[in-house]
Amino acid sequence: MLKVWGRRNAFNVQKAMWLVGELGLAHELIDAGGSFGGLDRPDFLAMNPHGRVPVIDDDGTIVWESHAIIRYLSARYGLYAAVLGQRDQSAVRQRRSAVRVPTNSWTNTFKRTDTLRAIV
Ligand SMILES: N[C@@H](CCC(=O)N[C@@H](CS)C(=O)NCC(=O)O)C(=O)O
Repeated sequence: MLKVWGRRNAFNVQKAMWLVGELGLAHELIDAGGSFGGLDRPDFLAMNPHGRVPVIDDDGTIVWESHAIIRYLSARYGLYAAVLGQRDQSAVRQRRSAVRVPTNSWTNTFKRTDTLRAIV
């Protein structure tokens, strides 16, 4: 299951959680940062050497930086969730291997998604 480290009152975490909610992804939110602390723990720093939230672990894929997380989740789950018009994660996951996470700019993520959506 998707794990998200962060605190609900942090705006960078809220960006990631907004998309997690929009995509209907099952997830576990692990309180971290602010009064929860934990960002200087070695196991947390091993995931994000910057010691900041949000961080996600998607079945072993660790991503930090809120915009990188949004790009990752959009590329992996957003396109097919939108195209299929449903929130069946198993169907989304079965197809995610066909989706490459774009390596160029944030803007191109959406250009590419729009193009693919038009094709499909
Ligand atoms: N550029 C990073 C900034 C991350 C960041 O500064 N997160 C803040 C919360 S919004 C943080 O971890 N603050 C320390 C804390 O919560 O203890 C991102 O977009 O994820």
